[in-house]
Amino acid sequence: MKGPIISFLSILSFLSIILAETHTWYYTADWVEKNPDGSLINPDGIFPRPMIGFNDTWPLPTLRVKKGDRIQLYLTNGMNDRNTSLHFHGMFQPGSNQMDGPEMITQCPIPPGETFLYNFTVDQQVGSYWYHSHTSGQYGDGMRGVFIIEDDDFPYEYDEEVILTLNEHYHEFSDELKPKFLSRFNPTGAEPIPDNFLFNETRNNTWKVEPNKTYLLRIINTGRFVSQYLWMEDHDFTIVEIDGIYVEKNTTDLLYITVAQRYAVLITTKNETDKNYAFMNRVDIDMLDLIPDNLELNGTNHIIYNESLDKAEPYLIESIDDYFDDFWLKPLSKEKLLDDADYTITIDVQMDNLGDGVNYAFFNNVTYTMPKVPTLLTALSAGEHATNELVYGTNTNSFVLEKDEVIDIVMNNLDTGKHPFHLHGHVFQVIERHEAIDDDEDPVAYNASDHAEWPEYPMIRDTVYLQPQSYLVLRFKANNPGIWLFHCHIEWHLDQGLAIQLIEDPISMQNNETQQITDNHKQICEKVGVSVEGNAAGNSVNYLDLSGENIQHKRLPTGFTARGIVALVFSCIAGVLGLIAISIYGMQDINNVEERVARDLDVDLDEQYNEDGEISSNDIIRENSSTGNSSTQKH
Ligand code: CU1
Ligand code: CU1
Ligand code: CU1
Ligand code: CU1
Repeated sequence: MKGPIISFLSILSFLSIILAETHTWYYTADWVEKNPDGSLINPDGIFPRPMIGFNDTWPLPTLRVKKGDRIQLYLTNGMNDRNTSLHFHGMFQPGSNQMDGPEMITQCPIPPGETFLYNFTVDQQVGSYWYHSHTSGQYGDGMRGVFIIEDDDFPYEYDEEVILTLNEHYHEFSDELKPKFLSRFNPTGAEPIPDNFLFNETRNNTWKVEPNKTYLLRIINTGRFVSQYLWMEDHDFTIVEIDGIYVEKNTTDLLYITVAQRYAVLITTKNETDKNYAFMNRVDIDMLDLIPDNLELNGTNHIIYNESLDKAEPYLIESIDDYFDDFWLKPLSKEKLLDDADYTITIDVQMDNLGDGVNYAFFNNVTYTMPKVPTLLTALSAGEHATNELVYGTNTNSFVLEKDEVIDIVMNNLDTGKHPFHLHGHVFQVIERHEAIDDDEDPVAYNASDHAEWPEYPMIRDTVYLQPQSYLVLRFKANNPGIWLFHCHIEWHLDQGLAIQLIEDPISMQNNETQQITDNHKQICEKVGVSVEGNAAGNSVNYLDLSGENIQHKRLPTGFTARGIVALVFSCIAGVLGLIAISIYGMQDINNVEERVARDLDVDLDEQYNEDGEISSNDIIRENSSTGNSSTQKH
């Protein structure tokens, strides 16, 4: 019997090879100013601005493939003053780590005028994904798109598929916002406040539906900062997939979706067409350090049954507290809780200032600082030293994992903000998540000898939120050799250094032909002036000599705290401008420090100043962040 079975299997695999398609795309990334009709690009309808598009078009195309297909995407950097890169968010990239995208981690950045070929198969993955630049801030400037892997064996019935992206929008460019954000004039690390929130890359969108139909809506938060709530008037969401993982059906009327997360939901329309309905989105205001008066927190979009009838009015709800908690979703695969961990990585999340006065983000007191050689290229060139964490640098938060180990990542959040964490190259089981702890209490840390009962079939996904001052435990199996970044997907926090990198089974990568870097990749490194070998300091002679590596700024002297920085800022600006100026989004929420410094400096806090030293006329509502209690204070 053995012979016929083998030949049957080989026919099957032969069939799947000939059925698998190769998709070849040629894209040039560059700033786009106009729509095809000649009008200016104007995502929120009130402020035209160029966005980064592909082939002179923005928004970027939705890329569609089927399970098992190959992708060959030739990305040319058409921008003349900056590097770029492309990440397919959620792809495991087995054997193709160099196609993952993050610059200086798995690849050299693509300099202006050069072309990098992203060439990989999607293997067994299916569902809702997206792609975006993995070069600082660029996807916030528009370089983001939807990536769908269709499945002929989709487990649920539906009639039609629809895509919905959510994100926030800034009128200013990332390279204007970033230096102001990472500045000693913003010592609390307050994130820039978006100007608007987009629904399919625009506002006040409409969705024409047919009665008595089931839609599969793929919802993708392609934003760089805020989570959003979603709800509809008199309709429900039935969740069937999260981050590419099918789940047992669960119905809710209120979704909460962080940046980079995806939810595929079924929506069944009504039989009657005598009314149109509202489809609402709302920003999670706990994530904003202040809320300008003119910021529209609710977006009203329209489900249109009948075009001859009026659109619906905004549909407001009393509370957003009862949103669906994804922790209780069960994968359809019924994958059981993995065995106990072989290796536990415990990381404390903290935001703090360094000696340059800038507010950084830390895992265990280390803020991620880019190496001089992409970590993958270090792993491939380091020989037997590749299993020594040292060669990857002392400031990169590198952890070496052994083949097939079960890994726990325990995160303790010492910060008062929420953080959506994302792991490249894997999905993880979310085995414990503690509720948020209010600002006026101390943070709680995970206790391995006194933890909650873990689910039998834990929820699985690739991006998950960590609650303020609370903890989270993730579990996965190290069965995908590669260099995988694990980071907060709030782009501002990644800029602040909130990342670790996992070095998974580097020796097997050295011995795997498909992991060796392509000639094209070598050329890109040469053009951009980055070495293809060497440790994090670029030393390819002695891998254990890290002298000259990039390191974070020195710590502040003991006793010199945010208070000192604030005072320094006050005095610098006062000296330069003869005025006391603070960034409009810079001085909120430093727990009394502001008041204390103001008292010392005899400053009137009833007046708000913007960065130009002018008194701001905006009334500012100060949110008591993370508690949700809107202790609003009007100035
Ligand atoms: Cu990713
Ligand atoms: Cu991503
Ligand atoms: Cu974060
Ligand atoms: Cu990433």
